[in-house]
Amino acid sequence: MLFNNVFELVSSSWKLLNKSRKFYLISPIATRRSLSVQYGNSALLTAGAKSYINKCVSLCQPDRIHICDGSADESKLLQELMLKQGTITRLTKYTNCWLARTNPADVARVESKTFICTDRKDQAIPVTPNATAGALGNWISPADMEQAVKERFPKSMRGRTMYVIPFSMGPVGSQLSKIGIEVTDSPYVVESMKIMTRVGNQVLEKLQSNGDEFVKCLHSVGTPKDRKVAVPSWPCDPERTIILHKPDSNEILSYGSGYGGNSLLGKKCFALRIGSTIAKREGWLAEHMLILGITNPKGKKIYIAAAFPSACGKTNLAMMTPTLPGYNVECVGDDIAWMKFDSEGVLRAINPENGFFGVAPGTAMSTNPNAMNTIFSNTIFTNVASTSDGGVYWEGMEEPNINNVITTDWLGKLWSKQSGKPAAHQNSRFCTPAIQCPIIDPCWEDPQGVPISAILFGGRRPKGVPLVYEARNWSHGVFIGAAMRSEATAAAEHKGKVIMHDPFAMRPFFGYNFGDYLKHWLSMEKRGRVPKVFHVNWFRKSADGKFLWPGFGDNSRVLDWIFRRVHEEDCYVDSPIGYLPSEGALDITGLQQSVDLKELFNVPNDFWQQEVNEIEQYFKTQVGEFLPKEVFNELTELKKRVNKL
Ligand code: O2Y
Ligand code: MN
Repeated sequence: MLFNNVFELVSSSWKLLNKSRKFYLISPIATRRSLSVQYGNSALLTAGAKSYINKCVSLCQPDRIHICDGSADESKLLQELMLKQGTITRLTKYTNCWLARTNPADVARVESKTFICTDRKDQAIPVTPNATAGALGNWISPADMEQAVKERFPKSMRGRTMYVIPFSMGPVGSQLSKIGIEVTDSPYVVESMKIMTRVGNQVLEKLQSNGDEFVKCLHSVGTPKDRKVAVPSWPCDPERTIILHKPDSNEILSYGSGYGGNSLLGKKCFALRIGSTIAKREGWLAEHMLILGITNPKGKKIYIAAAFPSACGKTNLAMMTPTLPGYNVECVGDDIAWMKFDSEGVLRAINPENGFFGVAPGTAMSTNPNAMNTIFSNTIFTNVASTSDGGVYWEGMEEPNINNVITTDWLGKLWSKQSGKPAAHQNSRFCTPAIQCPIIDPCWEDPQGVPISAILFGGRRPKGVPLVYEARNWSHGVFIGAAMRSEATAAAEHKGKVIMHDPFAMRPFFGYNFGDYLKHWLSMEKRGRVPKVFHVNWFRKSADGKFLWPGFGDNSRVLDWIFRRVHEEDCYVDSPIGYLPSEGALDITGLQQSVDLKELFNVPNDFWQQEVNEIEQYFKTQVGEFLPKEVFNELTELKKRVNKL
């Protein structure tokens, strides 16, 4: 048990006194300060849930407890509260839409303050003589984690309400789903979790029958040491922000930030970091992947999962409107896939989430009409600009009336295009229910999951990497995932245009040693029929810096080739890096711009020799002895083929 010394103060049983509609929780701490359960039905709590809440209470010492039921009435209550506190404003142009402005120091995930806690360092990350700190995650020892918790969480909820959010990742009751309980002092987190996950009494009921097994998620926005809260409507403690994961006990503790991936603990912390460790133990995969269904003109449908690093257009691809006639794309999820072989050996995937937490800038009718048609009801916007007619604005939005309204930027200052500054923060977001997506897949909540026929890896590669190529086999596919690189994302601290390694698009999200992760991926071949693997790159540029490929809906042309390869059509040629579309196999009929296919599919000798060297160096320095020999062999084979170019 974690933090015994803190928790042993607490009696393991609760005495609940029902006083009119109120329950009073009496514990050694609570005898000093009576603690009311001001909302929710504590009778539904399991013994495990009670015990966990009790520990959080004694550690954080909130004034009140609110057990979330997931209802609309509850949302109304919290919206009113957040309006009063100034955390949100109502966006009157739309239905049930809200704008939150954060403390400007709390605007994104913070990778450098995100840790995996294991007994040994090499259980969390590959330990090598020259590893770059943080390259494949950060490790913290149990003692240091305990210290970090002791320095931050005690009394962190004094004067505040502790919200208890029972949530399901995946449809409630699916064999592929998992339950979590997030305890937080942020009503914004509650309302966002109610969009991003399935929250409420049905989850507590499920918990009664699933052996009381849940991921423990404790979150506090915290208070700075000097107690000076810079932005009272958005309390946080950026200096001491820390996000801790303990895979051994399925625990997450997050302090100091109210933002996105740091605070909506179902997402990156649970569904990816803790999720990947559970998946390893149980023999399945928790991945940073969108899931889409694509139907061809003959009415045949397949599902594809695709991993791209943050801010590479996953949401756009997941909701794509194909330009290729007769094709139809439907969205299962835009960020995370949990995939497991069924008893027939078919790899089945669910989207564990219930909403989209998408990047606003760049989202427009021209780039993603389906997202635009999703987000203007029941949505929480964060750090976008607002307009005097009760609307929102961000860069790239194509708002025709933007000159007729007064615009306020994400910092709350009057804004005009002439200011030269962005109106919305580059990592501003919409948090919106997936069910509202006009092309949500009819099977998106199928408890069995959808069958996956192809896995795509990709990234922003301005040079050298063709539009699409296919892996020769599974271990080659695993190598391609391991060797993924992309221009750096804007979501984290890494800014500027560097081509960063981002294996499997999981670099910030591995819950355990990347070398063991690779072994786990390789082992999937023994468990069932593995899908074909492809690498795509929509972002190759010509010598004069222009994109060679139009992207967006025209990516359906690439999906068409992948579709045909899944059905074993002989439409490929061999190349040193994998299989490329054969001459004429990529359908470019009706393309609105001319494309230089030769340049788009060129595999330059010098580029690939450098690439192979770079990958070798990366594996050597960052993965070292943990690299599986199969992956090393794939590198060696690629090297040989490239050197023959
Ligand atoms: O910066 C954040 O907290 C959000 S990060 C995020 C949000 C939605 C989907 N993906 C990501 C990501 O960083 O991959
Ligand atoms: Mn993501």
